Amino acid sequence: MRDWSDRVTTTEVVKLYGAAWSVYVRIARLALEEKQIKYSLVEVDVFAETGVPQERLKRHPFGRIPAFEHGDFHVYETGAIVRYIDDAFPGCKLQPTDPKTRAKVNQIVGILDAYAYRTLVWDIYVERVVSTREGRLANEQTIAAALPRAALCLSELNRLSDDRGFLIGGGVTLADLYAAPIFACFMQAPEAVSLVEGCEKLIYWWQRFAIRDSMSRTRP
Ligand SMILES: N[C@@H](CCC(=O)N[C@@H](CS)C(=O)NCC(=O)O)C(=O)O
Repeated sequence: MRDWSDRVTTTEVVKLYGAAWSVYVRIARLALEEKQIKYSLVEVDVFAETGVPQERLKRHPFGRIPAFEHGDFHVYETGAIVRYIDDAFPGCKLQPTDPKTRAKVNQIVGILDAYAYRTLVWDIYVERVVSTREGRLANEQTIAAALPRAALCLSELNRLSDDRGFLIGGGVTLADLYAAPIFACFMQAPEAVSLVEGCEKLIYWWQRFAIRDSMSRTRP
């Protein structure tokens, strides 16, 4: 039987520092929502013209978001935050215990973090959707250069998914939490239509995951 005596409880204050629009902040929020943990989001202006305030650099010396606080415990880097949330709080388990399944989840997280985020969010979504919204011309070269990498990311995610309701396995995992905020941006770009063609597992996964309560509760 699992010994819960080392478990921190939700009676300590949980705070997430970040901005609601941020993909990485949303990943951490999804973990908190899926585990049904009460928390407050402390808004941080990451692109403030006055630069990164000293007090924020204390929480995150690299000036990024999110940063996380649980009582007197502080941690930054989304990977560390979501794994802490999963390990420290009761509720559904976001990391499978079977070594092979866990490796698959971590592989997908690695792909999303290292390759898909930059390509799908910055090179395609920000260039196509955000630039139009802000009245800027899209950088067509950036978008065109990103398409082959985007296709590779999507075909790999599609291939790796075992299609049992979630990206991996029959329950929500870190793989879904990393993928969903990236997809929420990327799927708004017209380029997404042809890029996801043939990625049936991903398409059905997104249709199901996009309507989860955690997704509506964290909508920017
Ligand atoms: N490796 C960091 C990446 C976090 C990150 O890039 N956050 C973006 C927002 S989505 C940010 O802080 N951008 C501000 C900047 O680049 O100055 C993590 O996993 O937490």
